[in-house]
Amino acid sequence: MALVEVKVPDIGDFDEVGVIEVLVKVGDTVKVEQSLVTVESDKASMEIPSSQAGVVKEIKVVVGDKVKEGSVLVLVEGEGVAAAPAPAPVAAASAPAPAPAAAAPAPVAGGSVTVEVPDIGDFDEVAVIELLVKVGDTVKVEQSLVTVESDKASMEIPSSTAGVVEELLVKVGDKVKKGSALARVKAAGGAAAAPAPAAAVPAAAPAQASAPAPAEAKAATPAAALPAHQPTSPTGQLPHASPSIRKLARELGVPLVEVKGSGAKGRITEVDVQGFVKAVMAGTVQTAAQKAAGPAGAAATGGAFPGLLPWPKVDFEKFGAVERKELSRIKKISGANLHRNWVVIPHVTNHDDADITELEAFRVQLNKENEKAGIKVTMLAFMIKAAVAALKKFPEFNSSLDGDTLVLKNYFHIGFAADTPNGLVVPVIKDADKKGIFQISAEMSELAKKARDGKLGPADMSGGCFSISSLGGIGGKYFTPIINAPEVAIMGVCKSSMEPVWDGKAFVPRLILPLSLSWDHRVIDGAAAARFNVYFASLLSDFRRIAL
Ligand code: CAO
Repeated sequence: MALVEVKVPDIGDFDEVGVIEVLVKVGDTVKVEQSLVTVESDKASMEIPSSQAGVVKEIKVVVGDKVKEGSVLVLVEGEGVAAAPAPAPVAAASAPAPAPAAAAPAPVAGGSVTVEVPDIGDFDEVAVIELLVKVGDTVKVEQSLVTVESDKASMEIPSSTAGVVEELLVKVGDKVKKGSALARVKAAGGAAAAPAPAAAVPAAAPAQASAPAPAEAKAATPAAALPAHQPTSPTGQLPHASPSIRKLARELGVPLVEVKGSGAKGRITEVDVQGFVKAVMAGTVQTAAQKAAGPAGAAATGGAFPGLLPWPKVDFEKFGAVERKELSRIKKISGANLHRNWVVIPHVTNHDDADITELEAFRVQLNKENEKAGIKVTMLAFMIKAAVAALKKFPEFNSSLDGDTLVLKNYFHIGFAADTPNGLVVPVIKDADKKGIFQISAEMSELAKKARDGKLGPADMSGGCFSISSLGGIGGKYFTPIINAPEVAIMGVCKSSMEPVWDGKAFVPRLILPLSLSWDHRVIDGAAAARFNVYFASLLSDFRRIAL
């Protein structure tokens, strides 16, 4: 099959433009008109489409290259046809004037001028995506009034007249074309309409006579005919991004002004938009709207949950005296994480009981024997060992989801929730399988102290496989612990209490520990969770089983 060179078509008055994005890769199948690269001058950004359908065999440009009419962009193995004519789009057809076209003024009575859309090349209609001025603003000649966008380019339309904006005649979303009225501007000093700048209207080019085929027209670069968004000196709040990225952002509801661009000159790329969405979903970034809505974040605005009622706004002072206190740093961070985990993970919680009568007696005895050593053993240390044994027996509890892949871990790092004056933290006992009860108890008490003193470092809190949240020292029966992502399960423990237990002949007093296991239903099934609980409880009931 024939290899076809796809070249830069006539891009109007631009000598050279920089390649700022390559939109395809070798092996991609492209259609006619599919954008191949984005190029940018100081006046416009535009996507250059393929004139040829087929498979991309070689890419001849890299980001940063300068290209001009005739530069080869890619080699495409055509679908059995000879090269289609270069898309030679609008630029060739409308051959714009050398200077940016200013919106044409149409004089009206009383010194006011109606500023209209000038010749925008081969585009029938373009959408207004941003208003750059408001009523009452004083504008200069050439100052941009609105930004318009086609599917291939974005451009700003400047005023032809200096004066005060009296009325805006378009709104965002309106479709405009040559001659559409944009704004009424009261000319400076009450003068009648200023003459259009010399280069206001593109001169008709010879090529205009031969109207391009519709497909060619679409592949146009009308930005060549108008000053588009200027990346180095943006007017208004328009972020620096190509039309396709703007479209993507609009579809995803991403506020582009809040996205940090990683491309050349801070240009926002597709990866930046995706990264922003991921960060918002992960709770590590909040949009300005979420921040404005307060700690309830995305849920408050209904942003992540379309259709949700807005967070109730209550004037609490109306009902009595109140005090406002900013959330602690830990609460803000843990809150965002808990929120994400609760929303993203399909949690199920199984409750069970463990009879710890003998284990508690053993623990008390151990502490008596080791009083002098100064290490106090609590029930939590036994539970950490029991968790290791249960993770070994049920490996999917010691895993994390990576897309559609389950990452099974061959190490056993167990986190434990610690209550601190500033909020909840989860330090991790590393390699708990290799440590005995005393060592675990000593490490736990050291980590708990560090937590209370606010001295835990990231290394103390990372790498966990499974967590235990013990409210045993406080009280309660059962609760629903929230899984500490990317872990897939967490054991919640409440206060043990003496309960009458039927032994087959009589009720006997036994020390019962309430267990609440939350698990990720994407990874774990209910039956496995019930088995995990039964096994975990059996280990605590008879700790000798741990050696089996
Ligand atoms: N049943 C009955 N008593 C229990 C118990 C249980 N399950 N667990 C602990 N206790 C007892 C201990 O034996 C100890 O009693 P003595 O002082 O008489 O010996 C007392 O309660 C206090 O124990 P502790 O809390 O100091 O020790 P621990 O190892 O059980 O827990 C730590 C350590 C850091 C986990 C704990 O202090 C803590 O912060 N717990 C809160 C965790 C939390 O906030 N979870 C909720 C997360 S979800 O929002």
